[in-house]
Amino acid sequence: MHPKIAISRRLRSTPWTSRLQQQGVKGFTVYNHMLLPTEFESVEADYWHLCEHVQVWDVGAERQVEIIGPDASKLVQWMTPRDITKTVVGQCVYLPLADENGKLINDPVGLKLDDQHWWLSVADSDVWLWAKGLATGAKLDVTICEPEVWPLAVQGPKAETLMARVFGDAVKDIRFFRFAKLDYQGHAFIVARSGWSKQGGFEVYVDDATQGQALYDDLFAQGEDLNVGPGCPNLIERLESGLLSYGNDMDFSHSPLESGLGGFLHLDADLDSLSMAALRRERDAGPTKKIVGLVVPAPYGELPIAERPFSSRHDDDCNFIGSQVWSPRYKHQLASAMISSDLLVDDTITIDMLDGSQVEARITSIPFDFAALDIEAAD
Ligand code: THG
Repeated sequence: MHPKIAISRRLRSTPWTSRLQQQGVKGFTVYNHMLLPTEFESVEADYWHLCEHVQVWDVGAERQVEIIGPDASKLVQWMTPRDITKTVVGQCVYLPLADENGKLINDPVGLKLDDQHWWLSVADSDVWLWAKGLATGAKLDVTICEPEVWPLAVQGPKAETLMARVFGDAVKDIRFFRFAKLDYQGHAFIVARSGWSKQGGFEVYVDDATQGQALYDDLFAQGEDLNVGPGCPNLIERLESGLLSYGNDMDFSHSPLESGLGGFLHLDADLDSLSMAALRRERDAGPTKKIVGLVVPAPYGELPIAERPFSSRHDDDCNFIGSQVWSPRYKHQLASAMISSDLLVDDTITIDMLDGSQVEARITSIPFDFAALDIEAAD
């Protein structure tokens, strides 16, 4: 018997949880105290389907932290070392959030809904508590809540065709990381061109459970000939694509610089941001750790790597292996790892395997550059 995960008020379901069960969901994880599906047919079958067709994902666990008021932008800027002064209404922006020590609090997608109205679509940590604490302490003029909004993602190469059938051709005009309010059966939904895959697609921010259920059913009805299927963020696809998962690849003990997110920051700008001083110091001294990709070729690749397995040439070279998966396309085991900055790309590092053996993993960049690695796709 499989162990059961008990669904309660603390471990929240979404408007689509019962539908997922009817559709044969095989696994859930817990994300923001909510159910997030991880697997339908199998992670590998789901992967090929996502890369070839279109999937509808219940990502209701990506909660919104709503910040409204005259000081809304001030608070968002205080939380992120990325410059948001030029972000316009209708824009999505990837926002590493960092604390006064320059450590990551979360890495949400921010949506600027209006000049005094933001949503932070958060990864798995309680950002609304952090935001309320900051706002209360600094006596900012904002109200903060977690509204009843559940993102629904439509991802895959046929996503635009399906979305155009359901929402009309207006979806085609939405640029990457922009959103528009589109009508569906008399209800205006926020629709963004975004999502946690590199296969292309959209996210609908569903703010009405009943309408969201009708929308879900309609996406499946209208997508039948497109081979639409239920899906979820896919471990293989997102690791191949270099999309980082807060809590897995990096967490509150790492800075955005160590996490490879430096390119999103504006450390030389004159911004009133909590983490600015600490991050400038870290940049000037040079971060001691860095996130990298690891590749292990077959025949060792398909062996499971132990959970916290790192043994390397120097004991303190490595912090941990974050995510890992066998890539059926590139025929290598892929992993993310947080390692000492002293190690170089193309060095190798020794990894302990679950069975007690050891393998040499090649250190590389993340996102992976398979062409530079001379690893060919087997598709
Ligand atoms: N969509 C929404 N909310 C989310 C996620 C999402 N919340 C949790 C989690 N995902 C947040 N983390 C990320 C990480 C990466 C991206 C989005 C959310 C992403 N990155 C692109 C990239 O790296 O190429 C684009 C970044 C950019 O150009 O600004 O899409 O997926 N609603």
